[in-house]
Parts: sequence; C-alpha cells; structure tokens
Amino acid sequence: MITPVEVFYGRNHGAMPEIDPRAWRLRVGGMVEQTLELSLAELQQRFAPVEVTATLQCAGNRRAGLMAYRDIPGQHPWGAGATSTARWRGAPLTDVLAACGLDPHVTDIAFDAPDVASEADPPQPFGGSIPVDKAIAPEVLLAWEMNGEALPTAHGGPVRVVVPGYIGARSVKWIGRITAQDHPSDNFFQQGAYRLLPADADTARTRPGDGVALGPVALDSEILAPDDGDELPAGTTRVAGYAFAGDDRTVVRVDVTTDGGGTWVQAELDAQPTPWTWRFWHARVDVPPGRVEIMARAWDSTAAVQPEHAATVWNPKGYVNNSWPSVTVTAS
Ligand SMILES: Nc1nc2c(c(=O)[nH]1)N[C@H]1C(S)=C(S)[C@@H](COP(=O)(O)O)O[C@H]1N2
Ligand SMILES: [Mo]
Repeated sequence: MITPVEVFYGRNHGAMPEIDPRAWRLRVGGMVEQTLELSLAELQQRFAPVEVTATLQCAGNRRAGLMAYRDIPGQHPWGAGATSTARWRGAPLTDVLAACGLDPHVTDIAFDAPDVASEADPPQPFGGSIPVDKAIAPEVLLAWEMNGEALPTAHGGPVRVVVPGYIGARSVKWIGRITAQDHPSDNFFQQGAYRLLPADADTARTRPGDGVALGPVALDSEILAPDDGDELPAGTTRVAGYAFAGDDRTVVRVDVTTDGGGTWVQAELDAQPTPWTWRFWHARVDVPPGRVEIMARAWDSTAAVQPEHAATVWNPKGYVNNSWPSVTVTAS
C-alpha cells in the first residue's frame, strides 16, 4: 500500500531548491480578512496535524503508451511508474484558510513555489491552483512528513501541498505562498501545461487557457504481475495489479480478459482504506498455450469504466492515458 520514499516517483520541472527549514516562511493572502505569515514551528504548533494516506499520480503517467500510437515530442515518456502512495502528515489546508477568513467570493486557492521552470513560457516558478471547494476539504494537507519521516527535499520539504485525488501537479512542493482569489492561477502549469488539448490541436498555435485544465485524476489501473514478456506454464495464472479511481471516487470492480475483451473474469479486490489510495486486485485466469495478451479494466463508483485503446484518448501533450493496461506473455 505504501511506497518507500527511496522508490517513490519524482517529478521536477525546475532545479530542486534547498530550503533551510528555519528560514522557510509560508505567506497566505489574497481575498482573506487577515493575511498570515507562518514559520514551520508556527505551522506545526498552531494547527493540529492529521495523517492521510494518499496516492499521487502524474498526469503524464503511461504517456509512453500514447507515444507508441503517435509521437509526442518534448514530453517525458513515462511508463506506469509515475504513481506512488505515501502516508502524509501535516496541517489541514482548510484550518489555515479558516484562520485567515476567506472572502465569500473566493473560487480558487493558488499555490506558488520558488523553483523556476525553464520549460515554462515565460520561464517562471512552479505553481497552480485548485477550486476552493476542494481546498477546504479535510484531506488536503500542508504536509511536513512522508511515511513518518521529515518530508525529504526531493518531495517538497520542508512543506508541500498534498491534494489527494488530484493530478500530482497540484500537490505543489516547497510551498511558499498561498493566495485566495476569484480565478484559477495564471501560472504556466495551470494555464499552459497540464491541460487536455483536442487531438487535432496545433501546439505551435495553442494559447494559455486552451483546452481543459486537469484536476481530479481519471480512473486508471495497471497489471503488476505477470510482467510483460514473461514466459509461464499454460493453465491457471494469478494476475494482480492496482486500480486508482481518482477524485473522491472509489474502485468498485476490476475485470481481466485473455481473449481481447470477449470474456472477462472478475478480480478480487483488497481493501481500499480511503478513497485517496490505489486499490489492489488479483484474479485467477486460464492462460492457453502460446502468446497471450492479458488486459484489465477497472470500474469506479460512478460506473465509469476505462477506455479500451490509447488511440481513443491520444492528446498532444500526452496526459491521462487511462486505457486498458496490457501485458503479453508466452505460455507453454
Ligand atoms: N514546486 C514544485 N512542485 C511540484 C512540481 C514541481 O516541479 N515543482 N512537480 C509537480 C508534479 S508535475 C508532480 S507529478 C508532483 C510529483 O511529486 P513527487 O516528486 O513528490 O513525486 O509534484 C508536483 N509539484
Ligand atoms: Mo506531474
């Protein structure tokens, strides 16, 4: 369930900043009754910490599966590894916002960090925003601990935002400033990147704000065993993996097929401690001799199911490849 810190995926759009925890300050302002400036000790003493186990997933997870269908120049060819789960501990963002008193016209909470991303146009520090309704939900944290240890620099230490159920990009690391406002963040990573563009968009001509800003994660799953390319005895085989529903949905069913989707075997689901984590599943399927493609599909609590082909979800920046995962094995 929990990914050790050493193998938790990492994604940085700029150089990692080294922040002295004693010098770190969080500034909270914008459309509030009272601005706040907090040191780490003040944040930890003034606000009762809570722990949330949550899966983070980069919106570019499984981009390689889209690139196999049509190339996506200049973007990282992630496999399914850009997904990990940790126990996060910190102050609920809602408590810090309540201490400031939000103006009733606030619609979005914006986050700004100090790390400058040269890929941004123009180059600028990393940032983004989430809708205020999500920002005041109890699971959204200003976290200073990961898996029981002080939050490592690589994962945003001394303090990062953790937005369970949302794409990784909204969990802003090295958080420095929080702004309550009546519009989404103007930051490149809100207005230019992490947006779903139509398949026929001309990326040389796209403008800030084009396409759809990504927020809640889309339903996805992965097959962890057997491995792609494995050789195994024909007959009954255990297939196992995880599914991740995203947002505040839960995984309610996972099916496995060995005949291209003609017939399906329903998988057993492990417990899902909170809506914010992946859910492990396993099934026993009959594998005939020869080369066999094993595929899976997950269903969530809104009865949504994963799309079959990467081709149907291909988009110019290569986000949200949540098509059926597949491994091909040779049985004898
Ligand atoms: N300040 C800052 N926060 C950031 C990023 C970044 O580059 N700078 N990357 C984001 C992206 S795109 C993802 S997917 C997650 C990755 O978090 P991790 O490196 O702890 O896995 O952090 C997000 N927060
Ligand atoms: Mo990401």
